[in-house]
Amino acid sequence: MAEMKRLVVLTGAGISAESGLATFRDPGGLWQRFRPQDLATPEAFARDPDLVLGWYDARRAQLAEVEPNPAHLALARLERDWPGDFLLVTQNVDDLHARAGSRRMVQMHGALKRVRCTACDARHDWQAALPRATPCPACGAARLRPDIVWFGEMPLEMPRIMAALEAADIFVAIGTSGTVYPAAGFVRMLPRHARSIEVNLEASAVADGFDELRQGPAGTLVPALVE
Ligand code: BJW
Repeated sequence: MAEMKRLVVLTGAGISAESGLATFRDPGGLWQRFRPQDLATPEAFARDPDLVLGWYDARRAQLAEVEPNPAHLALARLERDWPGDFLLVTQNVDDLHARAGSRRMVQMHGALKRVRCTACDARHDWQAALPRATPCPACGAARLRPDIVWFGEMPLEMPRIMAALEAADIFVAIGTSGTVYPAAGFVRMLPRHARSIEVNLEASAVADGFDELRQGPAGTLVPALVE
């Protein structure tokens, strides 16, 4: 891969599955057990903030029980050794890429370990009391929320992501079902010459847009791909 200089990697929940975090849409996944409209929309948070905060508390607590797997570690090595531009775009709100050592990274759907002020937009590291009782440390407004991109909200850092996609020579999507936009549409935004590879247990909803499908577990296939 190294002769191709500008690399964009997109990851989804499937890359963290082998670490022990549930995906959303696989059998047993989060959206089979919970209704997204009750938990992952601004309306749900307005209606029942304690329910939404409790759900994110539980998922944040899980992070202490899991470790980056060989796929996360391989992407961190790839970033370190890659000779050209590199951007990892993850839809995941866990912290496993960062713990594996990834740095040139966008968490486009936010992060479990941050809160955001709805008044001034300042972001703060998550602390237990913050989104419940404490005013925003930056502006004093009492309107902190999880720094998570819910349905109907604009994903983070889209201009940076779009610029990387428009210049990409190679695009690799790993462990994402291709059902949530705008990420599902990234493979269609590449320049003509770019090569695209999907790594997934099964073909995603947008698999026909890729040049190549590598079918199998990310924990095995991603290390093989980057070596
Ligand atoms: C493995 C594996 C292993 C398993 N190895 N692989 C109609 C048409 C088009 C778009 C829309 C529409 N109606 C609404 C929309 C927009 C909407 C959307 O796309 N909805 C669709 C569901 C239809 N999108 C949005 O609202 C987004 N915002 C937006 O579009 O803004 C634009 C805008 C414009 C103008 C004004 C305002 C806005 C925001 C999307 C936010 C997504 N949020 C969530 C939850 C929040 C975070 C959280 O609580 O955790 O993000 S939803 C959930 O899905 C989560 C994920 O990041 C996201 C993607 O899921 P992902 O990662 O692909 O996981 P799964 O479970 O789906 O797939 C796992 C895959 O891994 C599978 O393929 C497995 O096979 C594979 N796998 N084990 C390799 N070991």
